[in-house]
Amino acid sequence: MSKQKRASDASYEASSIQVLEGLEAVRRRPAMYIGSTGPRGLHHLIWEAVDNSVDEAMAGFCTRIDVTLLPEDGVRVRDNGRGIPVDKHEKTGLPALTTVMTTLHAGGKFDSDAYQVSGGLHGVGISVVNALSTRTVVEVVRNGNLWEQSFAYGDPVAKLKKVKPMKRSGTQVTFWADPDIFEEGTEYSAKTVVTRLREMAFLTKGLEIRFRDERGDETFEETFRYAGGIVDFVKHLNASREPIHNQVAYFDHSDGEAEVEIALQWTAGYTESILSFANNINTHEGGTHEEGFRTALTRSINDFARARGLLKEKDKNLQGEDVREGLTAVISAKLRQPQFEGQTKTKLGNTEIRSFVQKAMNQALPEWFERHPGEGRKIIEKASSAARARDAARQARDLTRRKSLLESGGLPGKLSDCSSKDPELSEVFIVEGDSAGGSAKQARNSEFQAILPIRGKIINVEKNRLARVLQNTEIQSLITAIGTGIGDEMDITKARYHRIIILTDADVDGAHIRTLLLTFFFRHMPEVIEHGYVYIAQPPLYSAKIGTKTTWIQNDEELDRFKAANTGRKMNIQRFKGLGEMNANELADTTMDPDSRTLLRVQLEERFSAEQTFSTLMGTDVEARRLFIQQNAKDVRFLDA
Ligand code: 0RA
Repeated sequence: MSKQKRASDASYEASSIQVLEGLEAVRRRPAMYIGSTGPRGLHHLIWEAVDNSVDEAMAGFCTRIDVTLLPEDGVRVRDNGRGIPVDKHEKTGLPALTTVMTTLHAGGKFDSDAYQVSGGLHGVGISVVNALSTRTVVEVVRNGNLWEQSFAYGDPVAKLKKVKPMKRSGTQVTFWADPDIFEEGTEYSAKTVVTRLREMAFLTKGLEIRFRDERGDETFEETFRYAGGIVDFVKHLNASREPIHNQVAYFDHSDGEAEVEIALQWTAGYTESILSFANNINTHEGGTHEEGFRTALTRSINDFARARGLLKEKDKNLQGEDVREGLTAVISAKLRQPQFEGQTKTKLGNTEIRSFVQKAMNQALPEWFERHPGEGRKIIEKASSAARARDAARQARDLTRRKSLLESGGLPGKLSDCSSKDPELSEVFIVEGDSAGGSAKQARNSEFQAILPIRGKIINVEKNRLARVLQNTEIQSLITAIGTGIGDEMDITKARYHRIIILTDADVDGAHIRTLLLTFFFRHMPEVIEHGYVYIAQPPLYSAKIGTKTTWIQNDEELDRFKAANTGRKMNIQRFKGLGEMNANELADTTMDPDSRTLLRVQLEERFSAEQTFSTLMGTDVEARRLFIQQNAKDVRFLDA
């Protein structure tokens, strides 16, 4: 497996042929073992090493783990567990430590009594870290002695040696990732490491994890230890939110085969943040443990609501989405043989876990409600109001749909439509204000340009439930004019225009309206943005008057050029204020005519850097999941108007 073939060291030969082949495969196809050779794979090495120590903690033998980023891109992971055994391993004839470090899948404990993190998604064992490092040093304190062995590219560089007598016990693994494997570099992200270590500490109640970054001039240090475990995790997630009850609900259940812990707290907000883990691995794609959780949650809450008369006989049951509105929850399952499925292997597949979690919840949640009736009442009220809002939203949506059928041609009265019926050729200008709408109407080419004037500020969709949003007449006109419908019912092929152009004044109010419109599209018609249908018109930034002649100037460079070309002449330069200042010809030339205008296309930034998706999704990052509306930098000019 090493770069330089080992010829001399006879003691390793016979017993470890299979071992050699094993680790050779890791170096040949590293991505198969750690997912990638990019930054994500690189960080995987740390998770792999830390997982082994966390296993030791979960087995009850380790209380503290130290993770240090060293200069020269080394990583040191130290724990105060029992220490990797150093006695002879039966099958290999080598010390157990040597076997663990050089044999694939021999990373964990040799017994299978404990739930292991290693053995899960990461679980390829510490030997993989060894194989992909230029150098690895393992130090073990056990049975009153310090032991040490070093490796290069996975090969022992010397036999395990007893260094000196030493008290206590523990394991320390220090490794330097091989830059030949990790082509994008071997520099770790402190943020990524900190986030994952914090998560690990939340998930392993009471375990102390210390992080040190010794790479810079100043050492950075942070310690994580949560006596409350996932209860503290939920509190952390809700730190910037507004809980509607003080006590975080907590349940756990185990039966020897599996174990589950659940923590819940509802907030005044509308978003649902459910984080689930299986053997400490974030199951981003959910799976059976989450399914069991959801089913039991909906049922228990309905039962409680009916038992307390909070839901009357005539009332319909609360739906899943109602009871989860504003909910922050962490579900942590531990099981012996986790099966990970899905695109990113982050969906738990074990079917027995569904009913396991469901039963545990059905037992514990009603008990919790009994003990906390006041909290229970608040939660039911919240869910009921979500249910009413859902009803109202459906009604409003039906109304919009009916309206669109009844009105002339199904279109809003304010819309001046174009004559073309070919969406690919058609564009609609969403124009702020009736007067600007009038100029735009004069300036347009009615063959393919439609005008939809919007009056005043449109409703902020971030701060209002869908029902309210849909009552807003401006929003109704928008939806009917565009023709796609919204939300789940949206159909992009029904878009009546392939260019939806926002045309607002170049001032703060205009910028605000533009943001509100973009937020609406982003939240309720994301596909029009994804398909590149949404544009921002660029009205001029200045007007320059020389004598009676007005010149419209698009940007600062143009202004400089204009000034240079007209030096010595008396000119009156003004920041352009509103669309109303231009006559129809000017508006056409500067802003609307495809031959002379410039448009900015609105684009979405990538959801998440790949690395983050995999390992650091938590805390406020849940919020960061939202897409980011990214506009051209030029656009910043609107802010200082
Ligand atoms: C195998 C057996 C035992 C402990 C370990 C491995 C072990 C591995 C690592 C890796 C990092 N830290 C670790 N700590 C322990 C149990 C041996 C016993 O029964 O004492």
